[in-house]
This record gives sequence, structure tokens and C-alpha cells, in this order.
Amino acid sequence: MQIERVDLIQLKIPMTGHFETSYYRRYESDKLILKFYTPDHVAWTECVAGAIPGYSYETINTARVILKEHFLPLIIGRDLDGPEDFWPLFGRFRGHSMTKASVENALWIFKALEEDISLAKLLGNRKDRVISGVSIGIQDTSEDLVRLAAEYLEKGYPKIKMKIKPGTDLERVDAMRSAFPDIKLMVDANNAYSLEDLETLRELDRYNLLMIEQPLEYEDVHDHAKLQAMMQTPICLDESIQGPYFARLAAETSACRIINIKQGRVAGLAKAREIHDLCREAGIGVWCGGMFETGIGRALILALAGLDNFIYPSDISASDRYYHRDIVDPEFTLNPDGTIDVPRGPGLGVEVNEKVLEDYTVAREVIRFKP
Ligand code: OSB
Ligand code: MG
Repeated sequence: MQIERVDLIQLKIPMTGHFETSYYRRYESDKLILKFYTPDHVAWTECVAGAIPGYSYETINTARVILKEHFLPLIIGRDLDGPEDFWPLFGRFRGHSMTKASVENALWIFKALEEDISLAKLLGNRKDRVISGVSIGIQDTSEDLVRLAAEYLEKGYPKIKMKIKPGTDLERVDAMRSAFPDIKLMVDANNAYSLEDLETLRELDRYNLLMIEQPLEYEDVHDHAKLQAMMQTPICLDESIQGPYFARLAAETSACRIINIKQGRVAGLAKAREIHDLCREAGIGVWCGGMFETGIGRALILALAGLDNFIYPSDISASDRYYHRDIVDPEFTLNPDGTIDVPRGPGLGVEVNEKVLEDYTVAREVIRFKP
């Protein structure tokens, strides 16, 4: 495969409702979409970095600069066999995992297209469906939270993840558990706590939560190990697991019992699969998180999320969870059994609707380096 052109397409997509984490409330989704061209095929990828450096230091603007100055010149015009060529070329670069993933993903998709098989099949995913779940941002009141959760449960979502932050945490979890005593419920703190908050965190043990996601800072693997030893609820790490090494560190120090795999956070599908395999050996179950993906990124993570150690419900919800109109056809919908279909067509298995894409586009650049 020889990539001859890449379009960088910046989108601003209004969201169906605001989404607040412990660090930021957003009303719209800023996205960087990449369209890669070889003489025979087109591959679409999505960089999952956001508008502000809140989840990690990356943003769509750091991604654009790194892509243009460092990453794209390395691959455009080069003869590549497939994803196995990625790390020998990109291993020399530090960080910028989401940006790396947006390039690495294209090599997988081209490989699948060349073999005329689905990305899921190429990755070794034999499942047709993945268990869905919905992630709910911090609401203004407990009543708002319970009302919103009821709507999603009514639609058939089999798991609710609620974001928490200090101050309102216990009141909100209490309200949710009183309203829904038996549902699969978990919380995500996005680093909002420290070991000083031990008393509050241990109170969470009373609510039969599936897990508590990333309570402490992303560097604090050691403190998570201390916390896990003092809590019954499984700790799940998200931000802390920046690659296979961190998964091994977390396993060897018993810092968590569960890991949320986001392929963007760990620099692509090869590393995501490596972490998946390593966790299986270590007895750590994983699940597939999300980054408000459009249908492009959603198709990609569905292809990954059917591997056999993805044993907890995902954060992969239907297209209309965040977007009035997704940029792919068909849009993703929730099955009556609370699952989402894994696309089975060649490559990503979805078509990009360029008319809808155009409606959301705020900037587009064509990158082409002539030899
Ligand atoms: O911490 O899992 C998170 C979204 C953006 C950044 C971080 C997180 C999230 C979510 C939403 O929880 C997951 C999704 O529905 O895509
Ligand atoms: Mg998280």
C-alpha cells in the first residue's frame, strides 16, 4: 500500500445534550477526521483528542501540528505492507498516542480492505455484537440524573456509568441506587480524588457498584494499589494505562482489577490488543471505553471490543446517544438485547456520508507530498 494523500477534516458537531466530567463541561464535539488515499482504497480514521488538554495533553490542534510536521511526511509515498510497519517507523516518537493511533488505524483498515475482509475479522474478533452501555455526565441535580438514567434504561441500555466529582458524589450515587436498586451501575471520577478522600471513596463500597473508574491521578498507579487494598469495589484504570507497560505495572502492583481499553489512549489497535492479551494472562478483565466517537471511531472500536477478554459492558452506545445525525451510514443503533452490532463489511464496514460530514466541517486541509 502506498498512501498518496491525506485530508485533515476538522468538525464541530452539536451534541444532543451537554456532557460534564470532573474537569470540563462540553456542549459540542470537536473532532479531527482523517481521510487517507491509496491508488486503490480510501481509509477514514478519527483522532480521539478533544478540544482542550483535559483528558490528556493532546488536543485536536496538537494532533494537527504533529501530523503535518512529523507523522504524515513519514508515511506518505512510502511502500508499506501493513500495520506491522507502523512501530518500526513511529517508535522513535514520544507520546502523542491519540495522534499515532489516527495513523496506525489507517494501516489496519487498508490491510483489511486489501484482503476484502472486515477489520473485526483481521483483529481476530469473532463476535457479531458487543454489550453496550451508556456514560452519563455530571448533572445539575440528582433528579436530573435519575430522569436521564431512566430514559437510557427505558431504551434498553444494560449498564449506566455515571461521572462523579467531590462534593456531590455520595448524594448522587445514593439517589441512583435508591431509584434503581438492581441495575449494573458504575462511577467514573476522571482523577478527581486523592488518598485524602479515603473516607468518601470507601463509602462507595456500600452501593454494589460494578467498579470505580480512575479515582486518583493518572500518575498515581502506586496510590491506586494502596486504595484497591482498602476497598471492596473493583478499581478500573483508564487514564493511568498509557500503554502495555502500565497495564503490567498495574497488574503486578494490584492497582486495579479491571482496565478500560481505549485504543486512542494507547496509540492504536496493536497496543490495545497487546494490553488485552496481557490482562487476560494477569486475570484482569477489560472493557472498551469511548471518546465520543463519531461513527468512524465507533466502527473501529466495535471491531476491537469483541475480543474474548472484553468481559464487561462497554461505553459504546448508539449514534444518537451524542449526535442528532452521525456521519456514517448506517448509523449505529441499540439492539433490543442491549448490544450493538459489529460491522462486518470490508474494512470499517460503514460508509461515510460526505454530505453530513460537510455540514459539520469547519476546516479541511489536503496533505500531499510530491517525491
Ligand atoms: O473517562 O471514559 C472517560 C469521554 C471523553 C473522555 C473521557 C471519558 C469519556 C466518557 C464517554 O466517559 C465515553 C463515551 O460514551 O464515548
Ligand atoms: Mg474514564
